[in-house]
Amino acid sequence: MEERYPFQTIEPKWQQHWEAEHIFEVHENTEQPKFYLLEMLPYPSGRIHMGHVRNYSIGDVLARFLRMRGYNVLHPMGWDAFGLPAENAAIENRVHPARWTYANIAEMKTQLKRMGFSYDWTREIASCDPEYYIWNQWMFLKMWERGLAYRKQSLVNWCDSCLTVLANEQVEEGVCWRCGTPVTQKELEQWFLRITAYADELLEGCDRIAAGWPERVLTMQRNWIGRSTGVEAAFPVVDGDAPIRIFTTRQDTLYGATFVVLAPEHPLVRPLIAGLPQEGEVLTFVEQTARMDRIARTAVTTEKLGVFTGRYAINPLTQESIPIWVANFVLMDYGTGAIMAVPAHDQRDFEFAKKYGLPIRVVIQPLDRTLDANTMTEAYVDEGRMVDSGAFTGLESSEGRKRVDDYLEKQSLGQKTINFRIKDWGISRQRYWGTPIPMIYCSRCGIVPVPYEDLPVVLPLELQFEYGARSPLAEAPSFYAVPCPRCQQPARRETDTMDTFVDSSWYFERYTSPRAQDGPFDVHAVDYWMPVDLYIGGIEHAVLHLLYARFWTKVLRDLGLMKYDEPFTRLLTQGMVCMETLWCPQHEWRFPTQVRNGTCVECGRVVTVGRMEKMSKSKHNVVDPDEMTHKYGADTTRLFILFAAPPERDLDWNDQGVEGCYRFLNRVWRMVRRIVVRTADLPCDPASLSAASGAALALRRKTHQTIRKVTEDIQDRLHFNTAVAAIMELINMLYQFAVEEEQDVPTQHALREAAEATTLLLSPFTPHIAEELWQQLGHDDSILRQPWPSYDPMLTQEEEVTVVIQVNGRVRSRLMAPASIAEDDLREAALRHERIQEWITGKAIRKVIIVPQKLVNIVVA
Ligand code: ANZ
Ligand code: ZN
Repeated sequence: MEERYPFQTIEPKWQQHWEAEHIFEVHENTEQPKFYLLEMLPYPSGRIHMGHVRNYSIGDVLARFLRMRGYNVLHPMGWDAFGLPAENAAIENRVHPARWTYANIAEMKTQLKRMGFSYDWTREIASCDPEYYIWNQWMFLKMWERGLAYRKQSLVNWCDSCLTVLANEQVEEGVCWRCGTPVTQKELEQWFLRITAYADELLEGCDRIAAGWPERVLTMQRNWIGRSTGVEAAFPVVDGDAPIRIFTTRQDTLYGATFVVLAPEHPLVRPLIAGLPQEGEVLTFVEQTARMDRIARTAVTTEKLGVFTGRYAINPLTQESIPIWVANFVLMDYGTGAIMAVPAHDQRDFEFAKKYGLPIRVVIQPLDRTLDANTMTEAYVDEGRMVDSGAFTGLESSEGRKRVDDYLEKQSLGQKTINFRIKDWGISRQRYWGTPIPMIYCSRCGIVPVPYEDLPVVLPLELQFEYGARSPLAEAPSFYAVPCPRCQQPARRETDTMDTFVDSSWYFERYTSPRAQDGPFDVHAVDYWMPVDLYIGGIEHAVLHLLYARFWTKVLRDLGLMKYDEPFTRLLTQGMVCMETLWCPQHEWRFPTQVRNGTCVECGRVVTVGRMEKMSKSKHNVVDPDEMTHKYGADTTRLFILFAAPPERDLDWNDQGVEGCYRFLNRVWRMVRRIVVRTADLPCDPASLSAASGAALALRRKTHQTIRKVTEDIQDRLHFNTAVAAIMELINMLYQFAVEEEQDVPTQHALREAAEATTLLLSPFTPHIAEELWQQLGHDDSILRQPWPSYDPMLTQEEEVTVVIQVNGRVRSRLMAPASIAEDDLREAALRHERIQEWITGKAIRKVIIVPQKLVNIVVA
């Protein structure tokens, strides 16, 4: 049996060493360039999963690499500790959310330490600590003072049988996650943050951060903000007082508007139908639609439904009377809550018109064909030339829009408007485990903020949790019954808590000075560390978290707390960790251990091997990080994750790959130790390195080329997989070396150089084994304090060789080519060679014979 490297003792040994030496603790230091490297903070669910391990391994490679490159690296970790699962656990297992959360944090912290991640744990934060959430409350009050926090009626999900408000995550396909009752919408007064005040700046900011952010994320943010320019036009109502205002971005289609549609919630609906025969039917429709989930209502696939109101409006350009309808696909909270419908050029309007037999009129013709309203099977939604449009006929869409705008404005029939899809951020949650909103309602004084000196409003811990009940805060007079801070009369404290996205909107600033007591953070520390230079996390946060954090930054900037506009200079969204799924027709999803020889161990049925899918408990395709560290160690687990795929791509887990990485580390271990033994008595004489020739020189070249490749792959491309592959090649080359034989001094130096370089290059990936080998190579100081190896450009240059070119066996020319040139490239180069042209032009090439590094013989007819 070959010697296996003892990760079981090495890994804890070095973890303890790093901790005892406070090696990852950092301070502001203006002598060094700073680098703030951040991974999205986890929710303390109880156990870390492979997605976490991947996220943090990617970050850790960079943190370690950058430290060796001379940066002062801030690399913190903390807990997004408020949220629903803690409350569910409280209800189901009778354990208090706080106890559950802190126990999970302790457990997960141990797991993270076992992975050897290089965090500065002195900066750890948990958002459920009053010392953290006091600043959520403080910032909320600041926003309130500036009119950025306000209260309004808004809809929440409501379960009629559990009598409780449901979070969006608790609504599964329109029904309550616990009892299956269809979820309805209920109006409640709630708190909002005015993110729309920053909509334009958030949009423009997308261009400014474009260099460091994935295009895909920026596109999602831009769409979410959804700025569109159009016109608001008034359609007078026949026999009515108030006109209907519609918003459109397609003014060029105005002549094709054959009906008007109001959102069911539109305030004009009731007055319009009052006393008409249609009244009952319309009201029933309005009721039914109000109950539908908003998202479902607008999905492309949802059937478009509506009712005629019995009333008519006038198309301001054609002067025609057109019917007014109410329909599910028009939303009250976008534009004006009313549209002009142009069935020929809008797909939803088209489907609706077909269903209810409403007229379809073509007013835009494409340039390459002619549409006929009678035979169209779908709307023509692209631009084209305006037809049947009065004075505007013949104009191209874009020009037409401008002219129609001008006309409408001149006639006072409309005005240009910009609409945003983004809505203000509703932060009220009717939940217990979150930051209490620091407001008090007094029957005399109205809404009164909790005075700053009374912060924090602390979550009381001694409450009972019961399912179906309201949040225990709303049932606890000890919490809500308070005197009004202004008049001292009995008043009621707000019992809603804040959306947990508030907690994660500024935690990265808190990390810069986590124990600050006079403010949310120390402004000098923020000045030094912020912005975050690289932020790493999952694509699932592409919109909300990242947008809220950007918004929050701009608000804090306007409060004078910081000088930058954008919190994250560069963003890396890592791919998912996937694994095969196994399906038994009898027992459904199976674990790999429940399958033998392709059949289910319980029923013997053939198991179907499914696609690679994101690891998830429900599909039984998860690998537990602890199991991996137990069996192979943290270094192997990290190495596999970094080697198996570049960071942005999905990673397919496979056991052979892990096994392969483990074998590789064992090879490294044995090789470096052999070199240690061989070169134990080597006199310190680095100058003799330059005397290396032959195989030793080739090894030196390989070593320096590897240093260069690994450096560039990490630094420029973040492609850790190819960096690891290069180190593997170097090790392979070392194995081709007769290390055991007597070697001359320059060769021994070349071996030692290779061993030290390998160890240093591996240290960001597999830090424990690297530390251990570094020590065995005779160094006293931690490998973490070593500078990153540099390469000699002379040695990384490709060796060049002279290749002879023959035509029909006679030497006609020569060319210089890199020694490693591929055969195809060499053939190309020879055929294109200037001096060869005269021998081969106009002749048929029969054959090209290649002797690598030496000769190309072109055989012509
Ligand atoms: C007439 C029209 C003709 C439209 C046509 C489109 C194509 P964006 O670009 O996303 O801003 N709309 C306006 N308010 C709406 C609401 N509250 N609920 C549902 N739909 C609404 O979309 C603007 C377009 O969305 C508007 O332009 C309007 O339909 C529709 F050939 O007006 B359009
Ligand atoms: Zn009062």
